[in-house]
Amino acid sequence: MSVHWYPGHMAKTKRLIREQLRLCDLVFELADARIPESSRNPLLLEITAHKPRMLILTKPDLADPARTAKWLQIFNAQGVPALKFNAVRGGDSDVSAVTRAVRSLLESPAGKQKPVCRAVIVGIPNVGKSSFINRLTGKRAAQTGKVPGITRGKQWIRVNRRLELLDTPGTLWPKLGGPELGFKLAVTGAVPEEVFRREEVAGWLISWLRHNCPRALRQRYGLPAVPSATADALEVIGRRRGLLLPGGKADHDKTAAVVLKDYREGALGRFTLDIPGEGWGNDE
Ligand SMILES: Nc1nc2c(ncn2[C@@H]2O[C@H](COP(=O)(O)OP(=O)(O)OP(=O)(O)O)[C@@H](O)[C@H]2O)c(=O)[nH]1
Ligand SMILES: [Mg+2]
Repeated sequence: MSVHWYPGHMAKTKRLIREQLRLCDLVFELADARIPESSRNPLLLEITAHKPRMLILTKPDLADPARTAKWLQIFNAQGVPALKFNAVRGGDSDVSAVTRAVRSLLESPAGKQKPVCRAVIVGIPNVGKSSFINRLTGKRAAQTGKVPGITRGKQWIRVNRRLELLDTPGTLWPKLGGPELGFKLAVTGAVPEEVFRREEVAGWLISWLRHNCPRALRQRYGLPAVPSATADALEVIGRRRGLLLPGGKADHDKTAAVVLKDYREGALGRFTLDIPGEGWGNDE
């Protein structure tokens, strides 16, 4: 599925990041732990390439822990310092790991530290940039929300005497190559639901789960088996949930919304859709 969602504010954000980078010592690049490769924006990588970077895998509580560990190993082996960070239920150890990593990344060869470090937070929409900032500051300093496109415009936030963070709006890139990539971004919530057909995206997820862990769907919706045609699967799930249209058939659009919500909240289980070692998700 190709997704086209590149509203004006994203191009503007790209310019803003380029401009503000001059003031920044460090880039926090946030990627979704469920799609660590597919959620890395190549445009952002390009414009921030000359700055020290730390890659943060967000929402690890929703991802497969073994795959998260593998991905972190891969990125670190590539020379990209990477950490996982749970902004919602994470313990203090996530916060101190980031603080420690910043310190060592910015240490000069002489062992001197800059008095104040300024870091810009970049990443695709809804990946958890503002939540990351709030978790680090311990305050609700930045506005967050369940749908993509919450942050508009830049906001500097002071964490402490030595660290200042710049929150930025989420950005995608104009040509999202490859059908898989569009589905992965839609399923994980980087693209608003108005931009795609819910049935199509939920259908892709159902088919992915049927191949990778059929038990997840059977258990969640109390099904003896998951039909192989996705329309049939939506029909049986919708019936189980009582999501019926006036004629008695299941409402596939509503059912699709339920399946997507369940995945996004971890109610189906913890599934990482980018498989380590399978290559770039941007498959065109
Ligand atoms: N489960 C889980 N949810 C998270 C985590 N971090 C963020 N979220 C949720 O993800 C959603 C998006 O978070 P935001 O911080 O608003 O994301 P953002 O990247 O700033 O989004 P935009 O400003 O729209 O680009 C919110 O509903 C958060 O509660 C996490 O570590 N785990
Ligand atoms: Mg935000």
